[in-house]
Amino acid sequence: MGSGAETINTFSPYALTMVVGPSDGASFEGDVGGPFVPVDVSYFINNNSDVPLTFVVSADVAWVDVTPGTGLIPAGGSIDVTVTANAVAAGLAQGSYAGTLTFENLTDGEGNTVRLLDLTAGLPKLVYSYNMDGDPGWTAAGDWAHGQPTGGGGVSYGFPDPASGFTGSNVYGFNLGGDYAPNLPELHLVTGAIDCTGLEGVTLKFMRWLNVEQPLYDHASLAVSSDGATFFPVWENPAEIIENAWTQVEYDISAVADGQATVYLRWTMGTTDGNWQYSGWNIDDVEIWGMQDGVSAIAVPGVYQLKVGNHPNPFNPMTTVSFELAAAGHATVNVYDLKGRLVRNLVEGAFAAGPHSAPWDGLGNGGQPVGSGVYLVRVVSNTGAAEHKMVLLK
Ligand SMILES: [Ca+2]
Ligand SMILES: [Ca+2]
Ligand SMILES: [Ca+2]
Repeated sequence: MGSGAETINTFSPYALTMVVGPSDGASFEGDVGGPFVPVDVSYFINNNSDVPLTFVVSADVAWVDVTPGTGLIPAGGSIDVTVTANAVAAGLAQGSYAGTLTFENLTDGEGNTVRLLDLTAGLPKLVYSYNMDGDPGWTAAGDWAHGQPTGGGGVSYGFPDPASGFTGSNVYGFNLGGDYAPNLPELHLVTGAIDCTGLEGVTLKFMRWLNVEQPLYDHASLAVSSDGATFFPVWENPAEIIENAWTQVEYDISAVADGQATVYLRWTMGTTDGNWQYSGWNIDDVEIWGMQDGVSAIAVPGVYQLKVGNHPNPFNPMTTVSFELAAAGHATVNVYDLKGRLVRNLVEGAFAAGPHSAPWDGLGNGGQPVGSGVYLVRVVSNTGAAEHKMVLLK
C-alpha cells in the first residue's frame, strides 16, 4: 500500500488458522476384549486467528470415541480432543485394525489434517521356546557349539563367558572354552526351519551374553530368512560390547517372518581381525512370539475381505502392493512412514471387489528415492481400512 506499514497477525504470523498437534498417530494395543493401552490419546487444536473457529473431528472407524467431536474455539484459544478405544473395540476379533482421524476447520478450511489410528487386539503369545537344556540341533559352524560354557576367556579384553545358561546349564555359544580366534571368516549358527504360518507380529527374544571388539575389527551379527538362502540383517554390533551378565534382547522380525512356513534365524561370529580376541556369543532361552492370524484362519474361498500385502518384502527398490477389497467401491492406497507421514499416494479410484495390485518404485511423492526402513502401506475403502508393513533394504 506504499505506506510502509505492515500488518502482522499477532497470534501467529506464519501458522495456519488451525493447528493440530502432536503429529503422531493414535495407537492402541490390548488383548481381545480389552482393556487397551493407552486409555486415551489427546490432541490439541489451536485457533491462531482473530475470529472464533468451528471444528469437527471424526474417525472413519467405529472403535474409537472422539470427545468433543465438534465445537467452537475462541480467537487465540485452544481445545483438547480425546480419542478413546470404546466398547466396539472391546468386541473386535483378534487382529490389527486401522483408521483415520480427520480434523476439519469449518470456519475457513485452513489447517485441515489427518492422523492415523491403529488398534491391535490380541497380545503376542509365546509360540516357540528353545531353553537349550537339550540341543535343538541347529547348524553350527566353526567353534559354535551347544553345551555348558566354562566361564573362560576374557582375560585380556572384555569379560569371560558365563559358566552356565541363564536358565539351566547349557547355551549355544562360540567357543564354550573361551575367546574366539583371530582372523575368522563369518561363522554361522543357523536354526532349523521355524513354521510361522498363520502368525503375525512375529518377534524374536533371547538371552544374550556377548563380548566382541568394536566393528572396525570384529563382528557379531544376527539375521533372519524366510527361505534359508537370503538372509536379512536384524542386528550387528554397533560398537565394542562387553557383557558380564545375561541381557534379554528383542527384535521385531515380522517383516520377514510373518506368515512364512520356513523361517531361519542366523547368529554370526566374525569376521575378526588379527588382534584383541573376546569371549564372543552366548545364547540361551530363544523365544518366538506372535499372534495367531485370525483373518486367514477364517478365510472363505470366493468371499473377499479387505487386506493388503506386498511382494517381495523386503525389497529394493521395486515391490508390488497387492490389496483385496471386500466390496466394490472407492479405495485409496497410500504409503506412510512409521511416524504416519504420507510418503506416496499409490493409487486411488473405483475398484471391483477382489484382488488388485499396484507397483511401488520406492520413490516419494516428490520423485525422490526414500531411504531404507519400514514403511506402512494402507488401503482405505468404504468398508474399512487395512495396513501392512513393508521393508525397504538398500
Ligand atoms: Ca536355558
Ligand atoms: Ca579382534
Ligand atoms: Ca566363548
